[in-house]
Amino acid sequence: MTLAVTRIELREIALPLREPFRISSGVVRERRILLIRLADGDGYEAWGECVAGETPNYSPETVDTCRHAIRAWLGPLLLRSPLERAGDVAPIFEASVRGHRMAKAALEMPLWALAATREGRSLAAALEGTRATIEVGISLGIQASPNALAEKAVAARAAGYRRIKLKIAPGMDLAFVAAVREALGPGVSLSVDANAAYTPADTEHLSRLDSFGLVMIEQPFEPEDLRRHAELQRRLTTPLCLDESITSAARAEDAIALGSARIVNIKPGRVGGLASARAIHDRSAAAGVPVWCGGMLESGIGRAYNVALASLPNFTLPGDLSPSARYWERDVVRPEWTMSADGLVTVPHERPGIGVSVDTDRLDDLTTAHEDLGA
Ligand code: OSB
Ligand code: MG
Repeated sequence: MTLAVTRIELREIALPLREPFRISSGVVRERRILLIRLADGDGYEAWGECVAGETPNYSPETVDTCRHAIRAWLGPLLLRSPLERAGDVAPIFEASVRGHRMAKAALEMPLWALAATREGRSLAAALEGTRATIEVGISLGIQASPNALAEKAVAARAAGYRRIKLKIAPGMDLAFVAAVREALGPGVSLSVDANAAYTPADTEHLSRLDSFGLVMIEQPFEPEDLRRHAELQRRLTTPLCLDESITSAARAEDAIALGSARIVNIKPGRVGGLASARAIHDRSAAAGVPVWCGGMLESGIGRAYNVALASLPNFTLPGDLSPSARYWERDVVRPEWTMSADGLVTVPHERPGIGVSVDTDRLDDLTTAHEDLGA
């Protein structure tokens, strides 16, 4: 069976978050989200989502650079490349476009869903995912005070979340983590994420985090710097996890070989798509390194891809896969994503494609820009 995309719809929506989300490098109140709809000549279609943000504070890519990369280079490439399998597109993109991994992923991911839909099976099945449910962790943004953060953490725990991650930044770290650990007690799985806000000069300071029994410290230093992460890891007992640094399977192998990370965060939208994400999963598994699925404040469309990916066997730690209602007044999919009282999300194995339907009336209400590539 060949996959031939004949039309690519680019649609930007504005989706307000219920609460602002603050990380070390910036705050988001409303998501600008670039959505993609792929259609083939046989009447099949699939929706996907680009994970890029509005500003380049997490990665060099943004909504606008991704739109440009898709419109100018990647979209035309996809439209003129008939493929056997969804996995065939990544090498075609790699051969002529360097970088732009979020833009590549925004086309590659829905191609998997299109293929799965054509075959009448779920995206999770197409990826060979096996889990029926996935443990959910929450990522709490930086709050005004340690007490405010501790209150959020206690509420998250009561809601069932299996792991609580705190965003930290210089000056908003030790006292915040201490207040949360004190409020939650020693048994609750707790981690921190710096989004690259520290430098090697902070090594002594970061080593104080060892006393809180964290399951990991995520991305303390700048993404390019694997060696200094390895040096830091040698000074810490807490495992380091890398997020922004892991852009490909080769980078993941390097990080593992150097000792820069003992845990790997995989976001398919960051690493060029699902084939790359699976390769990172497989190589981490071969090295005995656990992985988990990160999030980028996706709408229910992007969330579907994360849930399907996280059904693979080496996703042994809770993922940032909060339910729709945590982010939005109303999501763009039906049914919305939910979490059980004991902190699990169900993989929609029995539904073809991404497993949720896109609420196109809702999309029409939220759309701020719209364009079609192809026939
Ligand atoms: O580092 O994981 C991150 C959101 C935006 C940019 C970076 C990150 C995040 C999150 C959100 O932590 C997690 C989620 O989607 O719930
Ligand atoms: Mg992170």
